[in-house]
Amino acid sequence: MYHKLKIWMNGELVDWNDAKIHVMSHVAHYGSSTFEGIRCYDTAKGSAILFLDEHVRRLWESSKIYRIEIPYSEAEIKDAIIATVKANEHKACYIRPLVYRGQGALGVNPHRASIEVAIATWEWGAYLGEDVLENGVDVKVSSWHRLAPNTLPSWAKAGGNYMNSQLIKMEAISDGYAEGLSLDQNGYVAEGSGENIFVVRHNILYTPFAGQSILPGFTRHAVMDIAKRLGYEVRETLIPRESLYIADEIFLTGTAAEITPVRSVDKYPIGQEKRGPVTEALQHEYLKVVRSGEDPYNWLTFI
Ligand code: PPE
Repeated sequence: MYHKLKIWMNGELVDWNDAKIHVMSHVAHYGSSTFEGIRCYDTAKGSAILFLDEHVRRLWESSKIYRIEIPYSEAEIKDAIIATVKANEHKACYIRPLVYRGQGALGVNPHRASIEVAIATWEWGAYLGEDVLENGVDVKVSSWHRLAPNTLPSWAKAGGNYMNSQLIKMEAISDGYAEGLSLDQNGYVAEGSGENIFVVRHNILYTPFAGQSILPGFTRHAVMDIAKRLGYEVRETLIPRESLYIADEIFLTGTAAEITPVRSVDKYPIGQEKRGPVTEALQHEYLKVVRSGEDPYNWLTFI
């Protein structure tokens, strides 16, 4: 399947099987890459990319934090993303722009390494399994904490940061859960291995604040906008672990996961052990935009 797709690499569309890097690329040894995860939806008004400008901006910001200078403009990369989606004839897809340090530097100091850019696309369904948008997922609190402040920068969506996500994810999977939730260095809830988290209690939404070892996601932001429009109060605050166990509802947000309900945490049942009414209202509004193409929030770029 994938071998029929094209990947944009440093300005050219190449075959999937030819999109290779050298083993002595800096990124292979030290995780020196930044990337994005973007979705293109098949709306009733045609294919549209969700939060295109925001994702490309964050790719630049993640790169700036790691002192990576991207040898293209943001406009060039947006055009390249659209060209790749079109070349692969997707109606809906996941888009993965990747910036990485290539050859030229042996050793930690990356400054002599080339900066390479690639954009891959593929069709990706439900991130945490089928039916989960309705039935929810079982998650556990990870024994691994999230990146502590001033160690790896959680605001940068960077390759190396995801070694921590992998530890969280692998532990969860091997223990029989769909996802792991990480706590910050002080023991407060941070996020999932690849999603932000919201807790609902007495019709109020709680989510960790942006400085709390999380990647402040665009889906998180979208949910806050929808919640306010629907009249829910949203509080960005510290979330103690025990508040998870007595929550009315919990859900995870991310480009890949969209809005995924959580039905249990550490085997404690959450609410009715399926999608709750607040989650459903928010999910409905989010999916309405990406399915209908009606875009009162100005989220979509039609291609
Ligand atoms: N936290 C983390 C750690 C994270 O990786 C993501 C996205 C989010 C929060 C939510 O951000 P946003 O997509 O802007 O709402 N995770 C991406 C990568 C997943 C992967 O397996 O790779 C994604 O959802 O595309």
